[in-house]
Amino acid sequence: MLTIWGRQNSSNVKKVLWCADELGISYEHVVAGGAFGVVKTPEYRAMNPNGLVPCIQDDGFTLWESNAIVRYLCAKHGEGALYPRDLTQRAMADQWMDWATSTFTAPYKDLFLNTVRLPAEQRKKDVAQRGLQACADHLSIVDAALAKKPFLSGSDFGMGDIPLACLIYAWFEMPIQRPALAHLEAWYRRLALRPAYQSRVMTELT
Ligand SMILES: N[C@@H](CCC(=O)N[C@@H](CS)C(=O)NCC(=O)O)C(=O)O
Repeated sequence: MLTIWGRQNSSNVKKVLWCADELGISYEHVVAGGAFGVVKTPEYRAMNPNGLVPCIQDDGFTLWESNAIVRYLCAKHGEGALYPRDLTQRAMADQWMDWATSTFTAPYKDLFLNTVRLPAEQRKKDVAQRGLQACADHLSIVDAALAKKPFLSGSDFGMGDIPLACLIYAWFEMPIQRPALAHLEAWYRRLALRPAYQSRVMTELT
């Protein structure tokens, strides 16, 4: 039995819930983190000493780090589909997963926190503006890649799309000035057709 811990408005938790729904696996979802607590309890810390979400337990196996969880679930349940069998295809998916986390997430966070999540009086316009510019620069790289293929994972949707796609929803929904990136927009429109993306990612921005 699979259990997933994490609050639904966390982009890292969205990755895991969406992935599990794409794979069609059943699981128990325990809402945790932020206002929902749980993550400071000794029981939770014994599973994830970082006190962060998401975290999973799968038949007694505990795993944290959202991208690692997505890879694990896809390898277990989606080989040949969300988890490419071909080594170069899989490496390409890994590349985009790691890039989304290591390169895109920091400026995205500056933008999102200072546009949506923080109370209005705590938002810093200059930080949001710097985040917006950096995100736009980074997304021009994604746009160029998507000019050559419909998904970051290749010809079909796969795990390589999941981390960035969880952030790109807010990019398109936040009240900001976006540069025109036609291939990125087309990718987002393709993602938005997926029922599991609609229900797990396209939720109220908080
Ligand atoms: N690198 C970790 C980051 C996890 C992380 O920072 N989670 C945030 C939510 S996005 C968190 O747990 N924040 C504290 C909380 O929600 O209580 C991952 O990808 O899983």
